[in-house]
Amino acid sequence: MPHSWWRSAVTYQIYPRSFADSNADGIGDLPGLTSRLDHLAWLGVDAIWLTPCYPSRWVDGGYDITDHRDIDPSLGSLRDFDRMVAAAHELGIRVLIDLVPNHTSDRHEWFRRALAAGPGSPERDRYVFRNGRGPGGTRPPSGWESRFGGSAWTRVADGQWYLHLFAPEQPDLNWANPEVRAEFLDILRFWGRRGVDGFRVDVAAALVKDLREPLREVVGGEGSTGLDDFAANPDHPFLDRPEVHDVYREWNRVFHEFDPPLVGVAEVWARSDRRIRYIRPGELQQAFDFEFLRVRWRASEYRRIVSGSIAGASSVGAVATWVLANHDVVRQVSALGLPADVDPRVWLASGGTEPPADLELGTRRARAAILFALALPGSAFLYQGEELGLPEVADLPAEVLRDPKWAHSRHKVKGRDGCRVPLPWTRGGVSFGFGDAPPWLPQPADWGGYSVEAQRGDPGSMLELYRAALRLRRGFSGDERFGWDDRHDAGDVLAFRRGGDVLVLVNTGPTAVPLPPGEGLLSSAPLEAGFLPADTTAWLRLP
Ligand code: TEU
Ligand code: CA
Repeated sequence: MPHSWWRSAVTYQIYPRSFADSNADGIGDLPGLTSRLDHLAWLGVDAIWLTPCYPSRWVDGGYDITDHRDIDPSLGSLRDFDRMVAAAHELGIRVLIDLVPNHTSDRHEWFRRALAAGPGSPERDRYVFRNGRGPGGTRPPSGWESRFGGSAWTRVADGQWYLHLFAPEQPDLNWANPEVRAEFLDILRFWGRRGVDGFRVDVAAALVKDLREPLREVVGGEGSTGLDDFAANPDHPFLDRPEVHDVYREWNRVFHEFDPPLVGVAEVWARSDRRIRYIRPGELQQAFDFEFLRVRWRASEYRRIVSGSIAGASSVGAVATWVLANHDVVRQVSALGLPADVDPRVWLASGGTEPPADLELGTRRARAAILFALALPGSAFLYQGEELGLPEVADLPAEVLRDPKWAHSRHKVKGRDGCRVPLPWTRGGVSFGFGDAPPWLPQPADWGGYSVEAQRGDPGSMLELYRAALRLRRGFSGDERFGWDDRHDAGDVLAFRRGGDVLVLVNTGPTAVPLPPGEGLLSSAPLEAGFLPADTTAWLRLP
């Protein structure tokens, strides 16, 4: 099998509004990002993924798009985008962009026209409009719930209801409509011709809905796992429908119009058996393995996840795609600093006080976790700021919160703003080097201590650990061999072989364990003579 670039790539996720601000308006932008690309090259990432940069109302962090072929003025212009791509390529960094095919903004021209054209019109058929239930159609067409809380249906002036799996400002497109399908093929080509290397596909499993009457209800909710409950809904009415794969087979043909072919990374919140359907030959290439986000620091669970994901992916000729963090979840050092029985999302609701996160422990474990994930075969995604060890900003004042979850939950769910606070680049300054104006989300007073400036050159810093790991990883990541090391893999200690001669040990337990002989390549904490301390990962080269 040819070794495509993405199979072992480390992709760095950029939340553009919070990366770097070039024009002192407090909002990160594309010229700001371009000016900092050399830092990412220094860090040693293979690719970047940008969350949406399209024109948007910014109701949902840019995932409410009004025009799929342009850049939001707050982030720059198409010219700025082209310059950014050229500069990244110059540095050997590939560029993935976010593609959001499930929904548009309610300000998208298509949706405005759908509203104006009225029931039964071809314009309305690009979205999912239905009549309501009950006398006068005053009840929504089904009990489906929005991810952000409340009904997934909103009523318009003429009495019809439209579907939105997310915010009301994000109406769902109708993927049974050929015009919708053709439009997205064209959008893929538009960005492919602008030089992007691929796409991260938002809510990739949700596009196609089963709209046969009567609409079927979903059993249970998102549940505590955060992965969708296919056990209760083996034939889910709007997730992972068999027809959604026709869409990706069409896209795959467009991907192959480019050389090298474009790549698609599926965001699918499902377990391995479902997820691998998206990365079969002829569909997308990668699918996020989110399962590490469900469990915290439990060797037995990690063992099961790693075995399951590697076996699942290889059964379709693909590789696993490891994710420890993104813009939707509580930051690692905070989550790993909480007791195992505390759900980080519930913790957020307390403003991050009940209980307080043990950031020292969380940082120690986050260091061990990243050396664990980066040692696994396949690709990995990093989220901006994790390499600085930023904690969740759980106490943002209510008036600055932007996440629609906050409003739609009637101020019960804190939402995802606390992992989206602008990055600190320097020790001091009005926004710690993010820009020359106060940032759109306020940074904590101690942010300068986490800055790139404070960490670069400090061998004990999180940033230098990431850099060292990325550099060493290149030595074995192209070799996809993986095997549990039966002599050392037991109980709280994960042990596996990588490539020819690398042995990786992850001690999730509370006590030090003897270290097998070998040359220490890298460790997340100093090794004691002959021992691997608690909450520590080591990479060894076997004699
Ligand atoms: O998220 C998809 C998704 O399923 C989310 O509900 C996710 O489970 C949740 O945010 C976790 O708390 C994607 C994007 O990553 C997210 O930022 C968007 O809000 C969403 O799609 C809608 O486009
Ligand atoms: Ca700006």
